[in-house]
Amino acid sequence: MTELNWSISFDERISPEGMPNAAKVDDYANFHKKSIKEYKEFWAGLATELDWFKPWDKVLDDSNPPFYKWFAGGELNASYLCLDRHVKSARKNKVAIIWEGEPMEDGKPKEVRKLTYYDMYREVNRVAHMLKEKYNIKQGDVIGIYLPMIPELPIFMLAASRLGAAFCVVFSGFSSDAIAERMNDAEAKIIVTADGSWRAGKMLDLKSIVDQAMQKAKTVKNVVVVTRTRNKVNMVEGRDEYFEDAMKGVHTNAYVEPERVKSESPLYILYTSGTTGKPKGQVHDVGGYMTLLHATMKWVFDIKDSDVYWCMADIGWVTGHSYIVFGPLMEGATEVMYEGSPVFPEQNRWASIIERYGVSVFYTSPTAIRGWIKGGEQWVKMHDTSSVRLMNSVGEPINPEAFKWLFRLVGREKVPFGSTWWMTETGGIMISHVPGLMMLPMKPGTNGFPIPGIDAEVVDEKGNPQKAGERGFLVLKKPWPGMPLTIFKDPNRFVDVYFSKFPGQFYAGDYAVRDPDGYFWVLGRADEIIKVAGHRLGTYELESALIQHKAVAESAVVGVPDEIKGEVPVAFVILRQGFIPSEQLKGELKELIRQQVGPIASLKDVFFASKLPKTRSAKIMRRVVKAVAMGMPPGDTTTLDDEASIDEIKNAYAQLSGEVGKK
Ligand code: 6R9
Repeated sequence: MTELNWSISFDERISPEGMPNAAKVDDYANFHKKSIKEYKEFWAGLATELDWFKPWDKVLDDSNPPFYKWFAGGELNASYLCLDRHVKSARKNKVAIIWEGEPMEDGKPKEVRKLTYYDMYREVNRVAHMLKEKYNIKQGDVIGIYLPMIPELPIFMLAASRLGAAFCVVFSGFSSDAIAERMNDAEAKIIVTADGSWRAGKMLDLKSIVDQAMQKAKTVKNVVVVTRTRNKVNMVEGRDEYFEDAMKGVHTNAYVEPERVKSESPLYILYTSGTTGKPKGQVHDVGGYMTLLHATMKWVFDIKDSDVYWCMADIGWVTGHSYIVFGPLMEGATEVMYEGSPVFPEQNRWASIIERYGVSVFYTSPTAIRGWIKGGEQWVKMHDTSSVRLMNSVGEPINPEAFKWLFRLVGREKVPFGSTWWMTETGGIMISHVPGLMMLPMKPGTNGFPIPGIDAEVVDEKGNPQKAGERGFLVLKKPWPGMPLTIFKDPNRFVDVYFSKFPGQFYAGDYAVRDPDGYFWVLGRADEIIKVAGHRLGTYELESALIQHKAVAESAVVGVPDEIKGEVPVAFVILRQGFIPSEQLKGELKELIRQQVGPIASLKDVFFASKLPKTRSAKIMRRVVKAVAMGMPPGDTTTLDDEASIDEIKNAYAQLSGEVGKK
């Protein structure tokens, strides 16, 4: 029934007794029902808790669906919400970010920076001033950011938003081609990078990757280089400048008036990849997005002034945008930001961070937990992690074993622990426990219920609600604050991809099931997106990289289960005439993927075939390819979207598995 590699139990419940806000499912269901019936009023109530320069004229402008405008006509500024507001309050000198660099010395982290809200405010103002005066950045512009996990990353994001300019962050594990493609599409004017970054003891030379990208990035005129590793880099005269040099003339007390931006104007563009076509630039707004983050920081993380919050994600992905930068800073939280690998130099690094800073709210991922399980629990037991009072996971379905392990070792079998379902597209958390509001019984592996104001459903092929216990497609039935404004420069695609399968409803692309108690369990993607260690990759990107090799005529990439990373990609390749399969060629293709997409996309295996199974409309039968890759039979039912008959599937399977020698 499921797409999972493990079985789940709808009946295993962990009572919320003793947890704050313990409640019953019915209490929540009633509250939730009301919130979605009056969803506009409901969200408007939350939005009033933000500081607006000008109130909105209309809660929701729905005159042109699915291009919704939340809090239309309202004016605000995200950097003002994250900084100025706190600086005017008792939080002025409260620590905003405790940053820890990866390198260690004498058993201690070599570099720790603590930045207060006032420090952040001053630095963001200075950087905004520099961007404005030196590079003429203003509302309507886009700046590109390719930075590692250092405080300058949120600082540049906030500085851009202070000016009303949008930013586009590219994850520092992506390749030069991926950068160039995104910068060109976003029409970025400048790009900010670093001289290097530390990850698992290795120095990653980001600047030379940007140098390569600059050969193809047409709109980017300047490169700003932040010093991190003191790696010697090549600086192009007139084009590149060190951040320190760019800041030289800026007064220590520079102030830039936060731009009064419209609620419905873009805050950022973040690219996601899918099955077909180039990566999609998801454009997020200011007013709706910030409202959703405010609500979820309260409900899902129950954030308090006394908390030390740590989200382990990388800011290059949406989780970091929402739950390292804008969410926690808007709430005035103290948060930990860590540069490198959570298991460097030893397995206990992450647990030592929890102990040393007394982390109380912890946001992690299934891949990370599975890695720690493999490392052994003695590494966790070396540390006192009892400061943790609430935990969440994100990025992929969580297997019950991983849930139970962390719940026992760090959660002491008594703290709220949930798996928050959401996507780049949704802007923030959509389906989750809400311990800050009401804590329902937990079930290992579930996502819980849609948060208040979110109308989610599991539907069958025709869009009708699916029966309890039956797998279907996950949809969001009403607009929500935080939804994308559009796909950048491609509104038709926005409609096609998300709002055409079930007209008027947002199609998430995930399989899900609701259990008899009404809990949602997201099972995995229904399309060809693969999540490698929680990182979202499109098969299309990998396939178009492979095809650039002179030996490759055609390819199909599928995700196969992996014990730690959840999924990893494998490729099936058809060679051009005159080329023969070899180990060397396999190696070349693997290297090509690392170069073109990035190391996160590393292929686990490459299989050579003479033909790929296709449907009548020439679509690759991915289910068959995947079954072969896994060495499992394709099953004897046709899936919801297969055009092929069972016999055709079986024949295609027999041929392909025979050829690649897997059965
Ligand atoms: C936030 C993020 C989105 C896809 C999504 C789904 C998977 C994320 C999940 C989860 C089950 C969870 N996903 N969280 N599946 N349980 N708690 O990851 O965004 O990178 O856009 O990926 O990730 O498949 O559709 P993004």
